[in-house]
Amino acid sequence: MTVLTSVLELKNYINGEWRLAASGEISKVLNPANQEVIAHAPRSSKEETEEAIRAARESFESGIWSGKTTHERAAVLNAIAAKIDERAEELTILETMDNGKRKDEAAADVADAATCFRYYAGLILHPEGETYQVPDNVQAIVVKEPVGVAGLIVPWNFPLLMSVWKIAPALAAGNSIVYKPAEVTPVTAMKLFEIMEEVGVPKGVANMVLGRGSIIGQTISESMDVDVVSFTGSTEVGREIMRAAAGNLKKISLELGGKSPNIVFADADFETAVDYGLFGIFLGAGQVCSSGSRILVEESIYDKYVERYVERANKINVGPGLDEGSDVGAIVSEAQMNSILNYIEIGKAEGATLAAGGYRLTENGLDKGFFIKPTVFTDVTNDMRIVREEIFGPVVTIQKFSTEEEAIRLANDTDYGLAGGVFSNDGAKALRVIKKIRAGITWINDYHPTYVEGPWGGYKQSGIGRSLGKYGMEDFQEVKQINTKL
Ligand code: TAP
Repeated sequence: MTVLTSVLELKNYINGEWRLAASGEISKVLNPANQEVIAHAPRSSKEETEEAIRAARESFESGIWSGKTTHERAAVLNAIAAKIDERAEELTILETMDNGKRKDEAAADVADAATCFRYYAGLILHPEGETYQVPDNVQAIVVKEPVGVAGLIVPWNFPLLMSVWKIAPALAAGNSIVYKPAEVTPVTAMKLFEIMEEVGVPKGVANMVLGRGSIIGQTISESMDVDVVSFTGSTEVGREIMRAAAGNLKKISLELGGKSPNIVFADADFETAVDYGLFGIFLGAGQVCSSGSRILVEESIYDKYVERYVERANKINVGPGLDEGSDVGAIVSEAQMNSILNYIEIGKAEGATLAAGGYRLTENGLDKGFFIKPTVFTDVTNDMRIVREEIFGPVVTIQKFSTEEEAIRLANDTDYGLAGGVFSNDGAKALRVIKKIRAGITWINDYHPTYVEGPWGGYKQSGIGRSLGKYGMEDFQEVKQINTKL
């Protein structure tokens, strides 16, 4: 399927109008597999962001969306899902070209995006609320209402899916939104907004402003007229958002970084543990918040595991996401590639053993894009930066442990608490250990599968709040008590 015959001219979508930035400023959006320009995107201003916020506020107050019945909103969400399915191939190719990931990973994201809209279309119809008798002859009821204007800020690693995780519940709950994608990956977002316009999301309800986080994201976070900000991205920016949001004490939801442990016991199915050890970190070239970037292996199988893991890592085919033979795609941008390469140098300087990879790939035309050979460090200790800091690339560390207690101690010795895995055929032990892992998203004998029903988010510095499931809707709802004197 030929999807791109010319460079896409992206626009903001503010109050139902497609517009370029008033300043005329644009940024070039590159395909990270070959650095070809695939789109031009407006670099919008604070004023344009404020205009989008005003449009969202007016549409919210007007009741044009917030006042619709849940059946009406659900019908629109289902229509969005149907259009995503209809345009799945186009969205998949664009996502691959924009982000660099493998095409089948992008296809799974697109399918999950449609599922997410359908899930929240269903959830909003689900009976909710409470009623109870209180003293003084009063009947109390509890109802949920939309929060108002929701600011949604997303990263570049799952451009479409991370957007939908926020847009679907926010709209289902009846909010109006101001949305900002990452500047490097805005392409599928624009397609999604075209779909929303086509299926009849009313004017002013869904607004998109393209450009820099330091301007648009900051304006959304500081605005006295935004009632909730839902952010996915780095812990560092999450802190800035929290500070800015203090202005009007808006609700916040932060899905942040991770440095997740993947624990392999000697009694695990060996090949399964190797498979998921690889998949856990090399999915999305390691640019996944829940990546199992720290593998902890029981002493008795450590040497065998490292040997097998390195042998398999060396065989991974790195290449353009649209090429059938690629196992791992490109790094999203030159800046991100350089940051990862820098961490590899740090690891070497810290004295870790580089057991596989460790360099940029440049042969067979890969020099045109941003590709890194899957990298494995062994002989690491928990005080090393490559073990403590989120690298967000195809770099894994493998450590040894001798007892269950040591595995848990090493796993939890991190500022983060997003995800974690345990591999063991002793069910009780696996459950005992996973319960001790201080993280919000965990798997036993598996790694990475994500279900729209399950709450997604982290402990400690991995964030505040949860996406997905009924929890994902709660971020976008206020809870009201109504007391009626009988
Ligand atoms: P960030 O640099 O934090 O950027 C995320 C978004 O925030 C982008 O849209 C960015 O805009 C915007 N932004 C930048 N500065 C801002 C500011 N001062 N105020 C408001 N918004 C601002 O993260 P990233 O590099 O795109 O993504 C990687 C990070 O996201 C990793 O740490 C990863 O773990 C995390 N992540 C977490 C999850 C979950 S669910 N926990 C999922 C995916 C990713 P521009 O980039 O356009 O300037």
